[in-house]
Amino acid sequence: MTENPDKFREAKSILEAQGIQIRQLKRPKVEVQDSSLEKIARFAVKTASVDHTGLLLVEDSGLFIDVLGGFPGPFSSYVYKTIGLKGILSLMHDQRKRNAHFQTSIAVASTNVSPRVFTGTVRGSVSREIRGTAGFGYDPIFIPEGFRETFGQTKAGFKNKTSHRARAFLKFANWYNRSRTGRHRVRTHKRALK
Ligand code: ITT
Repeated sequence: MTENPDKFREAKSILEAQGIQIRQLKRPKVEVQDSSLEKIARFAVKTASVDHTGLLLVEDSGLFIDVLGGFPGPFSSYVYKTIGLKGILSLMHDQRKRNAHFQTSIAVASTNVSPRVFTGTVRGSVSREIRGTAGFGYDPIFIPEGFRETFGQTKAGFKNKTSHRARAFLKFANWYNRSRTGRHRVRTHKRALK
């Protein structure tokens, strides 16, 4: 369930490697305001799955910067569209402590599967400048722990092995592949409500 083609592309690639196919389902998504990505995703999937027999999947992600008290967190989408990467960097221009993490929470449900959430995080830090053109969103300012380059500078494939999204979707894939007895297809919604 996403309108973000980059998120969908990454999710598709991660899940295909696990033998799971997904596709977008174009239906409105209802989003509550909450500080927890898990709660936001769970609420959206619960609402959407009321009349849907196939397994639905909703993903919500965000960048949480320690020194900013977790901001932008659940507001990552709005902040990206408004102040953008430059705005985040100027908020942090005098900060030496630049620790941050990305989080992805995936909620799945259907009329006969009660909502279940899988979360993945990756720790790292915010770079001092925008670096790289790979990836999307906050990737050009996020340096994963143990590396020097931002996700925006890394080669294709690197992010999908180490990212918050990869971790969350692998948890989902393990559950799905273990519990799959029927051959239900996993569908994602295309968000129509923001
Ligand atoms: P949907 O809600 O329709 O899924 P969105 O882009 O708003 O699309 P999110 O709320 O999950 O999706 O994402 C919040 C923001 O974080 C948004 O600006 C994304 O571009 C960014 N973002 C999400 N995942 C990211 C990732 O893996 N790397 C960098 N930025 C990411």
